[in-house]
Amino acid sequence: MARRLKRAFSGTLDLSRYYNYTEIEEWYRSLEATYGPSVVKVTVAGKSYEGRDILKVVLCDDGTDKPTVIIDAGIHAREWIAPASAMYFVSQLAETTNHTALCNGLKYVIIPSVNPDGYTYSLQFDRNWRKTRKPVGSGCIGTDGNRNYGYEWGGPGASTNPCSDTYRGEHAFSEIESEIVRQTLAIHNDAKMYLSIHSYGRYILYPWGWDYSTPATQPDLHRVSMAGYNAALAHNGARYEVGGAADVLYVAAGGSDDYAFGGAGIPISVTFECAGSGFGPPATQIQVLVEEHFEAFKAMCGEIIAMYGKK
Ligand code: 0X9
Ligand code: ZN
Repeated sequence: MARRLKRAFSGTLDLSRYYNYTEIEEWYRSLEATYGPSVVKVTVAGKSYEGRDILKVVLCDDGTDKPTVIIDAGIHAREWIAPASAMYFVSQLAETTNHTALCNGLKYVIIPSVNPDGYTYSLQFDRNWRKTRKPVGSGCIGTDGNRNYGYEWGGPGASTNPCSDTYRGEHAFSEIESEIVRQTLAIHNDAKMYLSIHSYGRYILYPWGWDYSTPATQPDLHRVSMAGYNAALAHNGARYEVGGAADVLYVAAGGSDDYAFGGAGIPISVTFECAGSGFGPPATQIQVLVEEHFEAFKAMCGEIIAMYGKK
């Protein structure tokens, strides 16, 4: 008798390779066509510098009153596993019946690829490309999307050099891609959690990133993050490092996480740095990695339901 491989059902998502941006768009739109807008609704949040549609995907919005979680992926072009992890999350909730509590308990607003120009450039020309693609001066191209947000913009860890990989941009939200995230946070101003997916290194980070100080609500941030930590540990023994972004990683001002927390007032804000051995984990590892990330995301969302869901 043939031995069957036991693998998580991942619906229509091909986890054996990285999708290009057109495929990512088509995949999300196909989900809406298959499952309907009360499960997956796709709209265009705005256009990137090079004119690509930046999608906004609303997941599990059945019209009932539920807390909102905002998720983004792909602020940094080369972090390919981030958009893949967002897709796996959506696939698990939309295409399987394994996580009904997550879908019943929360509504999700997802920007599945914040920087499609950079992502495309990274896929096609320069694996290590990080920034956006708008020319910025000194003959250089691109702003670091995660130094461009308007909370303590221009502080430590953000470069004034347009040629640097951590260039902060001309002014806060000078990049249309970060402006679109700002607008999305403004529309969904009652969101309870903001989760920004990056890679790599297995970190679960919370504010502040611009400074070593600790917000008064740090126990809440830490508790939600630890739910993610414990879930990944239970899943496969993976150990994430959890803590304030500046403390754990380095000081860097202008991040989306600090803006979501300090600027938009979202009470829980987390930057999730995926697992993997580098920015380009081989495609053969995608499935194992996204499954690990999913366990952490799921647990953190569960904590949000416990904190803010209907009692
Ligand atoms: O440097 C970053 O933007 C993030 N790390 S990455 O390797 N994905 O580039 C960490 C951001 C942590 N948050 C803040 N510093 N606000
Ligand atoms: Zn990143």
